[in-house]
Order: sequence, then structure tokens, then C-alpha cells
Amino acid sequence: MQLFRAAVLASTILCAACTNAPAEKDAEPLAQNGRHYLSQPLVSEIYTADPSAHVFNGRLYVYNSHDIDGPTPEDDLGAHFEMRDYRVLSMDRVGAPVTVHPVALDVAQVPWAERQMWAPDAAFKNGTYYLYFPAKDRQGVFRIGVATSNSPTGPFTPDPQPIPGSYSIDPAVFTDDDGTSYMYFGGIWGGQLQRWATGTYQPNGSKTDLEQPDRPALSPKIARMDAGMKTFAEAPRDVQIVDQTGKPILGGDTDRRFFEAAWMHKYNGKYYLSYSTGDTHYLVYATGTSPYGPFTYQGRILEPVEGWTTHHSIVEHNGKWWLFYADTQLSGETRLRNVKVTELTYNPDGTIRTIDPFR
Ligand code: FUB
Repeated sequence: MQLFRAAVLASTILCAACTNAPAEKDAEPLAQNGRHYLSQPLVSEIYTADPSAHVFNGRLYVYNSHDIDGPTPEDDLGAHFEMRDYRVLSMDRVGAPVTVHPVALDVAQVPWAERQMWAPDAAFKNGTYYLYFPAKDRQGVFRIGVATSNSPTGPFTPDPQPIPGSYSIDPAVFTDDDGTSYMYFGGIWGGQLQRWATGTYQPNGSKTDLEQPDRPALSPKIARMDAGMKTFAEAPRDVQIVDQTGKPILGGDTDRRFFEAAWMHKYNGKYYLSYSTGDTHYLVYATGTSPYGPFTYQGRILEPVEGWTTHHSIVEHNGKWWLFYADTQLSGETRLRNVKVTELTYNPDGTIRTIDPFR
């Protein structure tokens, strides 16, 4: 595996910033399935995953996990994702050179956090940049923290405590046209959402989607943010995802049920909730008429990539819509991922064209 990783890294290192460049097909590394990758990694000097892309002052910034090669064996709860800091990527436009910025926040700076700095997101309001991040506290419980900076790339100064009432992983902050911001969050299995199903933390909560396949699946959570962007203005609520007949998606419907990585964007006045189905490896979406939902399942955005996780963001820049995602092209290992980007297109009826990550 190490050899494979070194060979792939060597073959891609010259292409660090040439995402989606029309490279000569024959010179491109092939995926393990023998096909060509649709896009190339945005950067190869560090491993990156879970990209949350935003446009600030016309420039694209990507807030991602910074994957490292830790010692913990792989398990179903993601113990092998041992990230310790965040580094922001930025670029003038998709296809332009990508800057890897210095460490924006390290776990050692966060008084309440101990380990596993997982998928972050960011927001800008009233002259301040906010970085939202999940991490495990000293009891091994995931909470969501907030840190601030006057620069989109940090360094960020963390609050001493996690956001009160926050739990689980994968914060995604969406600001609506009226300026109101909402945080979507949650993830099952290693993301611990199932441990909060009763309202209080149950350390022995298990994979309820597997144990109760005929019951409605666990929902992502939403909470409106306070004007100061550091606390919830309301108790987190369930975000209901239903099928085309209005019935809740069931826990056993693993091709469609919520697993982790919620993202919200608005297109032509409609709210698009997208998320990962985790163990079935799809990125899917559901639409609604309110940021709170309910959301009606519509279909797939991205077919499975190489690697286990699928985590994404969708952003508009220079008149086009972009899907940021990740796979394991550079390493061939689940824990060492690399961020990519490709164009996302809508059909005239507002549905999203499904993307194949290979060509
Ligand atoms: O990167 C660690 C975790 O894996 C993320 O928080 C999840 O969304 C999944 O990508």
C-alpha cells in the first residue's frame, strides 16, 4: 500500500494545482477500477477531505479536514480519522493555482477539545469569519466548536467552550437571503447522532439504522444561529426527509437515508438539502420550500467515489455551480483523502444531473 501511495503521489505531484485541466489522457493515473478519474486532486502536498467551499470577496475558500496518517486501526466508528488541525485552501477560480494556507486552528489551542478535528465549515458576518468544527471532548463525546478571525484563512481564535447544546459532527452553516443563518449538523455511527436519540447522551447507543430498519431514519438537525453566530437561537430540531409520497425515509433504506455531511444551498428560490448516505457511498439530495424542511428526496448527485467516505459542498462561483468532494486517489487509503471539484448542472426542472466520478 505504501508503495502504491508513493507511486501515485509521484505521478500527481506535478499536477498540484491543475484541477480539471485537460491533461493528456494517457499520462493520467487510472483509478483502481481501471477508469479515468473525472477530476484531479486540488492539492497534493497535504491530504484533505470534507470540503466546505465558500466565496468571500470573490475568491473561493475551501474549509476541509486535514487528514493525517495516524496509528489507530480502521473501524466502523471512524477512529482512524485522527485529524489535529485545519488548513484552508483558496483559489481565484476553479482551475487556477490553489494556495494551501498555514494552520488555521490546532486542537491544542481548543481548551475543551481532545482529538478528531472532523469536517468543518465557515461563515462570514459583520466583518468576522467564523470557523465551525466538531471534535471529541475529554469524555469522547463529539461537540461543535466555534472560532473567529478577521481573515478567511485564520488564524482563528476558539471559544473556550463548545457551542451550548451542540453535539455530533459535520456542522454546515447556511445564510438565507434575509441574513438569517442556520446550522445543520449530525452524523450517525461514529458521528454519534444515535446516542442522542432520547434527548440525552447514551454512551452505549448503537447503530439504530441497522437495528430499527422499519422505523424512520435518524434526521440531521437544524438550529437557527443567534445574531452573534456563536450560539443557537433555538433548540436543535429534526430535519425531516420524506419520499415522493410524503412518507419518512426509513432507517433500513440505506441508499437514501441520512448518514452524515448535510449541506444546504438555494437554487431558484428552492432549498436543496444534500447529504451522504455513508455506508452506501452516495451523495444525494432532497428539496423543500423552507430551510427547516420537510425535504422531499429527489435523487443522487454523485455516484460512489474511490474510498469509503463521501462528503461535499455545493457553491456558485463565476456563474457556474461547483461540487466539491473527495476521494482517495493520492493514497489508496480510506484515512488519507484528497479534495476535488467538478461542475454541477441542473436540468430545466431544477433536478440535479447525477455525476459519475469516473469517465
Ligand atoms: O472526516 C471525518 C468524517 O468522515 C467526517 O466528519 C464525515 O463527514 C466523514 O467524511
